[in-house]
Amino acid sequence: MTTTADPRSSTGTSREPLEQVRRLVTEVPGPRSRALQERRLAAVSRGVGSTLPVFVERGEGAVLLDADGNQLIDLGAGIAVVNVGHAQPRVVDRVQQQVADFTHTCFMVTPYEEYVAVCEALVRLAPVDGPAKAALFNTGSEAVENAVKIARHATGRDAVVVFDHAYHGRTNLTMAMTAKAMPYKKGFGPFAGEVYRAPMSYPFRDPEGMTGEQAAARAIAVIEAQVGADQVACVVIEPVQGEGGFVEPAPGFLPALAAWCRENGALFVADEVQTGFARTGDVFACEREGVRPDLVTIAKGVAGGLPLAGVVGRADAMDAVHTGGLGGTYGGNPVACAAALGALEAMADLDLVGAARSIEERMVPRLLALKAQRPGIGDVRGRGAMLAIEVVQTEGGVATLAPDAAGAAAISAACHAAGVVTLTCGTYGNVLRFLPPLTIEPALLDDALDVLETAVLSALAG
Ligand code: PLZ
Repeated sequence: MTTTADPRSSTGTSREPLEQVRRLVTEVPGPRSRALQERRLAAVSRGVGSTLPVFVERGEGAVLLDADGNQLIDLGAGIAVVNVGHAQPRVVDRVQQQVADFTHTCFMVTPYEEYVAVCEALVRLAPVDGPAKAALFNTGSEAVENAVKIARHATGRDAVVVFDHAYHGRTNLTMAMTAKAMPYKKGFGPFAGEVYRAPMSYPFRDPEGMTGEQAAARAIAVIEAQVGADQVACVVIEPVQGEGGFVEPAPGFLPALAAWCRENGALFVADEVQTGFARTGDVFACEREGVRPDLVTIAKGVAGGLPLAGVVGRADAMDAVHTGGLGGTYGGNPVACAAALGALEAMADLDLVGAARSIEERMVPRLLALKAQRPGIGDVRGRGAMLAIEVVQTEGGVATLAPDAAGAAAISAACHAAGVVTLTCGTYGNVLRFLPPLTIEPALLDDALDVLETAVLSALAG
């Protein structure tokens, strides 16, 4: 319980490592966080929100140290970003070295090896058939935008197909691709055209017994009738949906869609921004069913907390764009690339794929035990270290499909007050999601689960 995240100093200074324990010394948020929140409200746009107004001073492993000296357990990992743990020494060392060497030249002006090395690693890892190539950007939204640009060039077609509950970003094109109006789209239109939405496979809410193949047939019928098979440039899908509620499609859904794309000359684009880099217990979530996308979008977990994103895919599609057609000032920034090389090394050295599977084995039985005690937990789902519970209203002690966003919020608030960072998500806001750093120690995870259990038992009726 009192071990530390990593024996190596991750900072280049002599300060003590952050003990991997939860420890509250004030209420949460404490007085210093509250004072910072006052300053923030005066200077920062109201348009940017925060899940919990606790100001962080330091992070290591799966622990965040706040401005009041509280140590919180991080079950969010900055929304599935620090898969390798906060202040991962391999990331910190490479970043410090790179900052001292050079911070920017712009790859479009004078290139550097780190960008190439990251693309080589992505090409090696991506579950793509045949030769692959990659290009780097800054954010997940940008990666998705560029995947669409590439797909349009490669196919000579316009239409983009996305799904119910999808989340692909906040830029104009990706807002059109994202499903949920509040908070992502409301009042921000008009949105980009040629984006069409098909029904998702959502086992908890679909008719009982609907297979993945049947759900795919339902989606394909909509695409063929409302878009036309020969108009589709790409079908873009999160293999396990993130912001939309950690919706894991029924087995067979993704392979059937990928096969339809192949037969109809459309590109199958896996948005692995949230699911990538060992999060789901595979390097990429598509691998679980052997799906071979044409393009994969990546971001978040690739660089251990620095902003880096990319598209990796079939070389013929990636090369369909004219030279100069893809880019951006900071895309593949050398410091972010150095971080990625450290994070990818950590993913392999620390067997984070195995670690994600161990987290699933440790968490799922406890979540199922809670479900058995509280019918308001309608569903336990997800894979690896991307797990969720969907909170619903009950009728006579039996779960219904009516979302209970207030219940999910109450559980989350109780976790926050006890020093555990939890996030909610879902089209109906009623899903609690768990995304710990994959390096979280078992004892720390158990402590977080104890807190969650207390929160669920008090927030939901038996
Ligand atoms: N695609 C699948 O999960 C980002 C967004 C949080 P950016 N998800 C977290 C918020 O409220 O803004 C995401 C994702 C998937 C694309 C994106 C977009 O990635 O790096 O936030 O642009």
